[in-house]
Amino acid sequence: MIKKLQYLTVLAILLISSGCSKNDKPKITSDDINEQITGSDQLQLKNEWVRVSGEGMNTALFFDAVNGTAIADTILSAESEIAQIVEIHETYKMEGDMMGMRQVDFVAVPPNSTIQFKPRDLHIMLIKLKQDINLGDSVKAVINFKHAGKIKLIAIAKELMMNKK
Ligand SMILES: [Cu+2]
Repeated sequence: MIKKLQYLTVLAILLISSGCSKNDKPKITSDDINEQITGSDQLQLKNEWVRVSGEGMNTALFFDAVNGTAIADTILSAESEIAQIVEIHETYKMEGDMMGMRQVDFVAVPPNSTIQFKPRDLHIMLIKLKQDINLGDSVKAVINFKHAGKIKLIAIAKELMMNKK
């Protein structure tokens, strides 16, 4: 899991640096990676994925919102063509040990911080899917930030691993 994340991080760094000519640093070592991420002055979405599901059903989309800027931002809404309704949801503890979920109006993303959308936590709820989402499919969505504006993402469809936190 950690190894995979590192690999994705390296890949992200490579993609970012290859598209950016002002970044003339010769080589990035693994020790530099965390600093590179937190030191970037951008707001970025990372580790985007969506749970496999079927047409007419609901599913959830997840990502990390990495705010590398010194400005507080706020996620106001999300959009996707794949579902009839798209909402920001949070999971909460109901009576007993039951978990419920409910819509939230916004999610704060403080400066220099990462807000994780993940199973049993914050998620983008995709309600009444217009088509199946199969393993490995790509799902496009847009996250609307108060300051950063619209940030597009492509989420890869995966199975939900319940033993993974
Ligand atoms: Cu939900």
